Amino acid sequence: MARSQVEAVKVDVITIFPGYFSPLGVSLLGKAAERGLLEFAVHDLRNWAHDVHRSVDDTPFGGGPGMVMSPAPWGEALDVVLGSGSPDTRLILPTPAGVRFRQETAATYSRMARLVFACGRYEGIDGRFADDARNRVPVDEVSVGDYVLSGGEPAALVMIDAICRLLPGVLGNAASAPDDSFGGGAGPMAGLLEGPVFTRPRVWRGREVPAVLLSGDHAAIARWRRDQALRRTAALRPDLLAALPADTLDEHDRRVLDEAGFPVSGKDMAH
Ligand code: JET
Repeated sequence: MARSQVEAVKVDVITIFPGYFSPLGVSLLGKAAERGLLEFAVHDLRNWAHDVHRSVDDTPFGGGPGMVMSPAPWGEALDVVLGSGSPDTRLILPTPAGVRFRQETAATYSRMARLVFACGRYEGIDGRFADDARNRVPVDEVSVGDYVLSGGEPAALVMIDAICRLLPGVLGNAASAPDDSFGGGAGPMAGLLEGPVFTRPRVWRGREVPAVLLSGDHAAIARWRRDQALRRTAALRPDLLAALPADTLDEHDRRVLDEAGFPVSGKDMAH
């Protein structure tokens, strides 16, 4: 069951660095929270540490470098944060050893009632925590990219931003989200990188805004934007171009790519 349109999304974060999440109080997401469109709660994992040093980590069984986060504080933290029950909730564990976070992932999460981010540090969280948590809530181990961070906190911030900007009412301009790069499966730019954008002044440091954008010819503008997107995608993200469904590129598209030095295999490439 998806979240009802009127209910705010609840985002919980469990971390040993609650201060890391002060950005959630500013900018777009801070305003959205102020307006009641979403609700953030950041929990200090050390609240559930028991020894005098409030420790949350220990040496790894089997040897190896670094420290591993102990399961007990995590288990108790999740028990308290989830409470007696929380339908339509996902537990998200940021980790380099996870499935990739994508725009579609953000869209899926933006339709949930509640998201709980558990931010690991050191060499990671004891593996039994995720297994135990799965008895209560669906658990996703998610990576924001193929690099190693010092903790899950920056990855959680990235995901929270990408998710929450999709919530109804968060963006001032409701049309902004669907047209972005990776704006989704629908629009004409689906699967392509966005090209450059321009605003006033018309001439800046001798550089003119492309004339077509001042022409008022909306079809020509759309065509120009698509050409820019195709060239940019071919140059910077050929993997995206290769992943486009075959029928996504028409004859004009193929000519643009061919002229840019990125011939598209398959159909009739005669000039
Ligand atoms: C990350 C996320 O580095 C990333 O996340 C932080 C991190 C680093 C090392 C271990 C770790 O473990 C978490 C865990 O979850 C079950 O054990 C988390 C890079 N791309 N995306």
